[in-house]
Amino acid sequence: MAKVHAKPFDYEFAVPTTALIVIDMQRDFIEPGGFGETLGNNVKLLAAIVPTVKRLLDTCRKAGMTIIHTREAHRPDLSDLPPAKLKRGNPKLRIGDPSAMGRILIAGEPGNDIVAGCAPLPGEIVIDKPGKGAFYATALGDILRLRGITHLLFAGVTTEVCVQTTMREANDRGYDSLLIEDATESYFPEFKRAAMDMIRAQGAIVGWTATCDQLAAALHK
Ligand code: C5J
Repeated sequence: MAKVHAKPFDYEFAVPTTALIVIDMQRDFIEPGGFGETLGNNVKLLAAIVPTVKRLLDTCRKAGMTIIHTREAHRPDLSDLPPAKLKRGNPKLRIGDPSAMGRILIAGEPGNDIVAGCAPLPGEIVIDKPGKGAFYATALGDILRLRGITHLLFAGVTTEVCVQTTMREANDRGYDSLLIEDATESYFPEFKRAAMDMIRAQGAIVGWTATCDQLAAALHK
């Protein structure tokens, strides 16, 4: 068993029954001209964590852990896009519109790719998800069950939207989850702080948090 010096108390896990889930490290959220920027956000904040997410991936790869990447992605015919999600907000470009990186948030388009620094390696699992949570309308639950996974490490963007939604879905399904503090980011730093506080409040009501270095120390990597 590995023990991470986490908050609000130590987090224990075994590598064979643990998966790292990296949420939505996509060009559409992280690079100029994508969905994130069309919503009026400063994408530089998110780009800053790419080296740490890469270090986390390398640490977990060296340990032999199951690695899962997610992408927020819709079908080209938009048949999995609820009208409420399409209409929400006042973006310059909506989901499915053409942009400098192809159609916004559409599977297979250049902007929907994971950024080069965090690219999946052959054999790693990539899940396309139409919602904010990675369990909704995907095979994630079945994939974890087939591998006997009981513990989940989380990274990616954005902390209070897709990361926190997926951690809450995982919590209700009985997983013990650890969020890597410096490998997640929000367009709103105060929302990141609040999301981390909410996750670990009341004795880890949703899960634990720790830094990438604290995880590496627990794995001796
Ligand atoms: C958002 C995400 N923020 N991946 N998606 O719309 O958090």
